[in-house]
Amino acid sequence: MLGLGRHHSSKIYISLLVIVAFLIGLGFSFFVINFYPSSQENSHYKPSDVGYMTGNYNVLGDMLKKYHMTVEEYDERIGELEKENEILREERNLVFNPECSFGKVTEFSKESVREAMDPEIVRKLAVSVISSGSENPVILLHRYVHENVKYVDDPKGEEYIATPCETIMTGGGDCEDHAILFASMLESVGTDAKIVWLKDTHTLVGIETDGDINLEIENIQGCGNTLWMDHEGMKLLLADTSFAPCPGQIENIYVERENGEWEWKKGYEVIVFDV
Ligand SMILES: [Ca+2]
Repeated sequence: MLGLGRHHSSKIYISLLVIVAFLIGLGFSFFVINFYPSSQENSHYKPSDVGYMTGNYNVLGDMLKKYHMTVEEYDERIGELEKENEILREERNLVFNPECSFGKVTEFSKESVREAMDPEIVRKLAVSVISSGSENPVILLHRYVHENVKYVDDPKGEEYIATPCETIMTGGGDCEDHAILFASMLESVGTDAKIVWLKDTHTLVGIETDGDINLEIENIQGCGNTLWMDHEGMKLLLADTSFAPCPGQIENIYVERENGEWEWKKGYEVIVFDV
């Protein structure tokens, strides 16, 4: 009776030991999964996120918002990626450039747009974008701005004119912010750009470029015939990065088209100015 009891209690003792060992193992796994640095990283960044960061050039502001990262966390994470992605590096340099100035609430005018223009600060980024592809530089820069800057309205009742590096950093802006960024990038690589203002309605860019670009644009899916504007003896290729994936495409609400010809819709006062 006594012997049986002893045997029985040692069985309980072994069972308890197994349970305790199991619990310790469980606790350790939990610790590794949640607190070990590399696992922690995995819990924040899934492989698909890394693909997202490398596949799309991305905009820093977008990343900070999407991943709720601090600048230090971003720095650490981006270290390896930026070696592989020249554009990402240039975006980052641009955003952390102490010379990056910011826009302000003001009247829309030739002066306020000229003041916001900054070809110098976006030159490296423009060069990186152009170096990344084989197409015409105007097409590459247009696509870059279109894909990386979302259309976001100004504050209600105000005209906010953003600088090019601010627009890159925030990843958003309205039509004149798009135009200022795109025109700054074009000017930074020696292509003359003009601001084409449909007074109180919309802002476009007019580009002095070679007509050969038409053939390339027509071969891009989703892009058709291009619109060119006569201006002081020049032909300007019209561009709206806030709307279209390639230059020369303008929304029908602004123009009338007939038999390959086009004109501005009645009522628009169109003002072209150098920047
Ligand atoms: Ca604006």
